[in-house]
Amino acid sequence: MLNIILFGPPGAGKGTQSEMLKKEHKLIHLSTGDLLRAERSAQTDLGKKAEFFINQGKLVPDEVVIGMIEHQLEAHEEAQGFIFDGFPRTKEQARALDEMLKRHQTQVSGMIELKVDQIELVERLLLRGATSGRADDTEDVIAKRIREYEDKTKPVADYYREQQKHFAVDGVGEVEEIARRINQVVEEMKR
Ligand code: B4P
Repeated sequence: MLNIILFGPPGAGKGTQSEMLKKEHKLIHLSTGDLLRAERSAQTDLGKKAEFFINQGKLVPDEVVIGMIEHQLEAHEEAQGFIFDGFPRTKEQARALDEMLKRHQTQVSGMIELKVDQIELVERLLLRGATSGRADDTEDVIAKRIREYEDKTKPVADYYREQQKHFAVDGVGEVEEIARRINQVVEEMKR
């Protein structure tokens, strides 16, 4: 199985690139951001709880997102592999993912980190906020999300570096060009 983690700060293009990657390699795309927003739209208890954290630019508690991913893995027993988009975002989530995949007789193939500088991230998210209506794409919430990323999420890259599973890709440029860079890394991972 090919199990890829797409990693990077808010607005790095994880969602955008996941769309390209899933078609190319026939993978199941699991975005914790999308799953949480779907729960919120359906006004489930989980969704209401998540909304509180998302609107403040904070990470949703580990047990909530870990449970969601576990459920998705069980729902896709036939999958040839997964793209984990926006998960894991803490070391606790990374450890839980390793354990879950082990139970399914598989493992993480590699983490691809999209590198984008902070000025570009803020520009992208403000641009999206102007049309998406996403409550977390406003200037002060974006700043909080980036801080949360620096404090809690960035260290997750070390977890995969230690396992020699970390790959960095320049995330600035045309979407198609970045997709080509990612594909080169995926081919390397498959070897
Ligand atoms: P996410 O939905 O994961 O949000 P994101 O980080 O903003 O998205 P991404 O990097 O995918 O950016 P995108 O492609 O959309 O998370 C939202 C919130 O949910 C989090 O803040 C947190 O509260 C919660 N959450 C999610 N997962 C969690 C977890 N595991 N644990 C705890 N909490 C969790 O791109 C952004 C914009 O840039 C788009 O408008 C896009 O068109 C543009 N763009 C993309 N590529 C570009 C390029 N090459 N050039 C120019 N623009 C580009």
